[in-house]
Amino acid sequence: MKKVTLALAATLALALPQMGYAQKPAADHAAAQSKTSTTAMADGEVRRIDKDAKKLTIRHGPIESLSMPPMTMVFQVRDTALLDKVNTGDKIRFNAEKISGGYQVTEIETVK
Ligand SMILES: [Cu+2]
Repeated sequence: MKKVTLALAATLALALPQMGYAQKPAADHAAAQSKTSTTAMADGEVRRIDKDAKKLTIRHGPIESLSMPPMTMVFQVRDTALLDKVNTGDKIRFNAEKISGGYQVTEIETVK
């Protein structure tokens, strides 16, 4: 019985530092997500929808997460399903990320 307990303790001793190491990036990720999902969503208006090219032209306000001033620009979209949610002229709130070839919309919600 004692041997089993010691083996368990040894396993925990090995596992705990690894868990501690793994938790930090996860916590950072969660913090970043809560930042972008609500407070940091940018305002915009849909100017053009190109489903074939998976592109969306948005006249947007400042995008805090990308340090971008207001402008009209073309975004890629992560998922064409996002394009089905909007119509030209819709007021939206959205999240975008910088990717290798430009900027990609990751999330859209229409503003009523
Ligand atoms: Cu822009």
